[in-house]
Amino acid sequence: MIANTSVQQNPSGRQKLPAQDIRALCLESGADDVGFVEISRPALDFERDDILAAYRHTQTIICIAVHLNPENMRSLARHISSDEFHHATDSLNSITRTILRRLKDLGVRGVVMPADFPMDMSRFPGKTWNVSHKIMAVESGIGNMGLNRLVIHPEFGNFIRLTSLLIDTCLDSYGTPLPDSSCDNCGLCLSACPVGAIQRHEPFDFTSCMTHAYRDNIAGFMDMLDSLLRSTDMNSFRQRFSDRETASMWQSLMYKMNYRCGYCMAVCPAGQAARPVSSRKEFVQEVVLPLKNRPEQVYVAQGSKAEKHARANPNKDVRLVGFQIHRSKNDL
Ligand code: B12
Ligand code: SF4
Ligand code: SF4
Repeated sequence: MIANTSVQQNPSGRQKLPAQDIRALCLESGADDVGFVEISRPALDFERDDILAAYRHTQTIICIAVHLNPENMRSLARHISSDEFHHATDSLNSITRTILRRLKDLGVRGVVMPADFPMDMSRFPGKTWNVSHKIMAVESGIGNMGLNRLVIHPEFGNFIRLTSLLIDTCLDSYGTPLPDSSCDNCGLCLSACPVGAIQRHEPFDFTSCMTHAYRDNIAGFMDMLDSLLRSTDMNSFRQRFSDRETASMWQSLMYKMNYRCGYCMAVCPAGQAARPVSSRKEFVQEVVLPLKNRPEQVYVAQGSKAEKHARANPNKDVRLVGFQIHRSKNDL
């Protein structure tokens, strides 16, 4: 949604660019949706320093969304969904660079942010990302966050990958959050999460999601190092890291990260393009239950709420993770 809001003067004294024209330029360059936020907005207070650290001339944040194919994301063969994520990230990288080149021709300078990785690991285990694309998407009116903490687009549902461009120029109008959420609180995301990270009345459980979904990323890699150091020989290493788990880690390191989960996205029926053609009952049978009951290893910290949650599902092989990354809001 684009609305006229009070905006800062362009510090250079240049004319503000028409948002409608920049929107058209972004869509022509391949974006599926686009939104704009001004750097001075109070909702960005927590984000502003990190944004300016990435590009100190930032006046406008351009948020770009590309649509993911819901069927890929819902596949039981989870490497198919990982591949869809990576393909969308590659598309975003090329679309945003095309946009930046075209903006440069209009005299606009700026930088393209990564969709996710690489991040600023000098801040690990704190906030390693400079721009929270979800906040930019919400503020610019691309969508609202659902119970699953993902941005749901009115048309594409939560099947979007996001990124942001930071530019040195003001626009003549900016987006505002959409008045209505597409999330109807159906609870399917909550029910499909293997570690209980999504609860109706509790904050999102960042650590439990990361421990499982990022098993083949930083969380599991640290555990692998810990396992290697504690093992006296290959056999004792295999007690903690099976050859299958080592192969999965190898693939993530050699190719691109294998996401273990993403069920909260897969099962979300919100949004016109994601809405199941079948009845809710059939959708639960065809999409939700196969993922929820998919036999697989689930990674949890010993004694955590996530362990209790995972053990309640007999289809899951619960694996206790020895090494845990401790993150807290104090790390921010
Ligand atoms: C960090 C991160 C994660 C973390 C934390 C997720 C989270 N909810 O914050 C982990 C590793 C768990 C994760 C998992 C996933 N992610 Co992620 N992730 C990000 C990242 C880098 C930043 C997210 C962010 O801004 N979080 C902070 C605020 C805005 O979100 P929040 O929901 O309000 O966060 C709460 C908790 O995290 C909590 N909290 C608890 N401990 C801590 C510690 C720190 C240091 C912080 C900052 C916050 C915090 O505080 C917040 C308030 O309640 C973005 C890329 C980017 N640069 O923006 C992608 C991104 C959000 N992820 C995305 C996706 C798709 C996923 C997965 C589906 C991947 C997968 N297949 O496993 C899952 C889904 C998990 C979920 N339901 O949220 C997409 C979302 C697209 C969309 N439609 O919204 C993004 C935008 C990547 C992209 N370019 O498309 N992710
Ligand atoms: S699955 Fe249902 S409750 Fe969860 S985010 Fe989607 S619409 Fe909301
Ligand atoms: S990615 Fe998986 S573990 Fe993380 S919140 Fe979604 S369903 Fe739960």
